[in-house]
Amino acid sequence: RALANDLREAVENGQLDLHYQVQTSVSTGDIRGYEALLRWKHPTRGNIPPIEFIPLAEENGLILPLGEWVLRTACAKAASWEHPYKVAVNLSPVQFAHADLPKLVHEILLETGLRPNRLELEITESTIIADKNRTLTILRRIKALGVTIAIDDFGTGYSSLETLRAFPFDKIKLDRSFMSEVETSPQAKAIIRAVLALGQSLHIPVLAEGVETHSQLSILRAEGCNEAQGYLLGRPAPFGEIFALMHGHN
Ligand code: G
Ligand code: G
Ligand code: MN
Ligand code: NA
Repeated sequence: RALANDLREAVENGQLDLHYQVQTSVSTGDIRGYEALLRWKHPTRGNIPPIEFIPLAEENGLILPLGEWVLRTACAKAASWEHPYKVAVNLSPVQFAHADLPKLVHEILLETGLRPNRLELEITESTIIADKNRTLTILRRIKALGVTIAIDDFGTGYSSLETLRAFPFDKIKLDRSFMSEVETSPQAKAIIRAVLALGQSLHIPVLAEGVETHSQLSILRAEGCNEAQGYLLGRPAPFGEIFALMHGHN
């Protein structure tokens, strides 16, 4: 059986789930938000990682209902938290190309009662490259709702600097590849420094992804990084676990 067929049923049969990974302030350690990460528990094959099924869903258009489910679920869950943390949701380039995204976002915010400034949408450079003008128009309409936009996996694409000039980002998410080499590669450390300086000059906060050790976090603190995300701060976990931790029921 083709995985694509199974995926079609997965959306209907409740095999999809969202895990949440904490994002914290580097200077205070305070929680700032949670990134929602999609999980698929296949009935026979077990857990299938998003890097395997998201490209598939993008090819056959399933990413549209799937992405809508992710957005609706993440917003509804976040609305139930007693703390006003942000929830960050990843968007596929296909969602920009084929759906009336600003309308969908607006409807879901009204439906779930989540305050717009608590939703952050993460996009990658591939979204921008697909159709620059269209993407810009859509992003402006989404931002007009009060929702914030983060550029994800920053530093791995080809037009990062032009992208920062032309697009109204509220956060830069520095790709985790730089973090994994910060202690061994002077080049990686120099790049992190440069991106932090860029963020400061442009007044865009920077979040470092893939923080796994205390020494990496110390470096980020010394360099003035705003936020951090990674296994050190917390692994992606099911909503129930996050909710219990957050409300002290653990
Ligand atoms: O934990 P991790 O394996 O979740 O995620 C792998 C990749 O899948 C990341 O690049 C992440 O951005 C992407 N991803 C995770 N959840 C979603 C989602 O809901 N929608 C989209 N489009 N991408 C996602
Ligand atoms: O591409 P995006 O940033 O949306 O996806 C985040 C991805 O990074 C997810 O696959 C998530 O599970 C993974 N991730 C989160 N924290 C860490 C970390 O500290 N180390 C590694 N290697 N991966 C991480
Ligand atoms: Mn992301
Ligand atoms: Na990323």
